[in-house]
Amino acid sequence: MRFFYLFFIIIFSSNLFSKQSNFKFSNKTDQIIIKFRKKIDKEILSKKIFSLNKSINIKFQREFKDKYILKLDGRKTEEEINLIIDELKKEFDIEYAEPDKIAYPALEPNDPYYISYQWHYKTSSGAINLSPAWDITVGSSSTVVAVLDTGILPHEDILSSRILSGYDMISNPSIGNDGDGRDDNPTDAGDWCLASERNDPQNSLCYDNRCAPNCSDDPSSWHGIHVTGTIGATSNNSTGVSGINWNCRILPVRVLGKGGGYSSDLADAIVWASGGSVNGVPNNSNPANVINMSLAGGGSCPTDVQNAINYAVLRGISVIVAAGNSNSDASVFWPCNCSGVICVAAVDKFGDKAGYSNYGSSVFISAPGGSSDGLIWSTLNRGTTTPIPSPSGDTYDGYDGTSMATPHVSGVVSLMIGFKPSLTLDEIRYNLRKTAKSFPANSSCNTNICGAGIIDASSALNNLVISISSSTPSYGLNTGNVNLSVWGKGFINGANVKLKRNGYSDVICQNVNVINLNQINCILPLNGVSPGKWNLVCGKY
Ligand SMILES: [Ca+2]
Ligand SMILES: [Ca+2]
Ligand SMILES: [Ca+2]
Repeated sequence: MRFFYLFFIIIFSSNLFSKQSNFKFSNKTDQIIIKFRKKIDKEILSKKIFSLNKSINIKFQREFKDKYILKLDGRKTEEEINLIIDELKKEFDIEYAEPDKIAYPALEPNDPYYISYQWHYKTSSGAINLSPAWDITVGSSSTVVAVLDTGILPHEDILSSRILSGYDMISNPSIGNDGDGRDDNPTDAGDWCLASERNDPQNSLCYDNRCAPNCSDDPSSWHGIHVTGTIGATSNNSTGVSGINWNCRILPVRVLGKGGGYSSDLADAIVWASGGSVNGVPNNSNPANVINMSLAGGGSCPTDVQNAINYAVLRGISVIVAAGNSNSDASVFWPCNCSGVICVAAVDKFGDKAGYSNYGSSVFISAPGGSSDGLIWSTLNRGTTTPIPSPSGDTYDGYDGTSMATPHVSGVVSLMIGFKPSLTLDEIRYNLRKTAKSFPANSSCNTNICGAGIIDASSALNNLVISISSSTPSYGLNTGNVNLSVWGKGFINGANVKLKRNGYSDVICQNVNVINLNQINCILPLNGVSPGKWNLVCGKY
């Protein structure tokens, strides 16, 4: 039996997910840092590198004692450079050598309200740490986020080209407030209630027993455009607010009007947004990847809503819903208590449960919903009843609620999907749970009542960037098949594992089993493999 050591060198494989058009980091570089233990002949080093890779002519950029910065004549992947370094180590006495990696500035958009008010995207305990995620991706126009809400309005800080046609699914003209039932125009007609309507026990839409008979006028909420702005307001345009996703398209579906909305309309909206057919409504040619429902009602999950959610979930669509604002157990509020949803509770700036937020075992994750310590800033209209046309009606304002927390999760999930379009719903759920921030010490939230943690955009996107951190075994004997486990990040379904070495055929790992985004098991056929140092790489080939 011949002894055979395999050294798996941990390498980030670069050219594997070429569809990531919004991946702004390049892991290519055109410099190598190398330190020799003994002085070397530069001419010999240059020739050696050229002989290993004809496309690499080096220049000595800088030198300090025996440490050199070598300039290549073009950018190479880390994998290419590491293969060369491995070969050089055989010939020269090298203390260390590595690619001279390129860092990029953390992306900070120039929107004035982002700079002054949108703490919820930043780094406080209750915020989502968005800027480092934007360094990985700012989203893809192929991703569709359906916003099932009060509708949409033109706004200077929402690009009309990113708003899909959508639909007004409100059957009851009094609720729709636009003079008709269902129609193909999801413009928000306003959901105001006058004092006289709120004080009138006969008014089924507006009567409010919490303030009657002394209620005042309740202005239109423009709830839909606030939620839409969190997901997709125009970022980095020196205007207004930033949206979480800079490129996704929004599918506005109107389900809430004056006095709320019916579950039957909501169920049809979910099916339609998912690409299914609804009687009397033309099919939706832009099925959603994510459905945002910043709404809640009391009681058990309505059967037609559950059936509609099942339809969406079967198609891999993330259905992201609000826990509700009653400071009660969310298990008695739908759609949070419907199965298959991602239900979102709200935290404040400090990572405490927002006073109003529902809680409990139905909650999947928490996100910033704001409080008097800091509201959630987004796009709005100035109209108190009907909308004032853009641009004179355009404004920005802070709201709080689990309605505001929910689009933070939808926005981050839409970034994840844009970055890795083949992510399954299970992978999305795993990644949210795995990468959520822990609640701060002494927080009024914990994992029993507020889900896995506070959504962390940076960790969620970072965990999708493929890299290997360790493997078992890290060496092997060439006696046959070896059960290999690889740990790292970004292992999605369809990922592969192989050993590479200059001048040898690749050894492809068999029976690949992607356990989750952070672990792959496979069987490495080592029979007949030449002993020596091999590079373990992972990705999609
Ligand atoms: Ca209508
Ligand atoms: Ca309409
Ligand atoms: Ca903006």
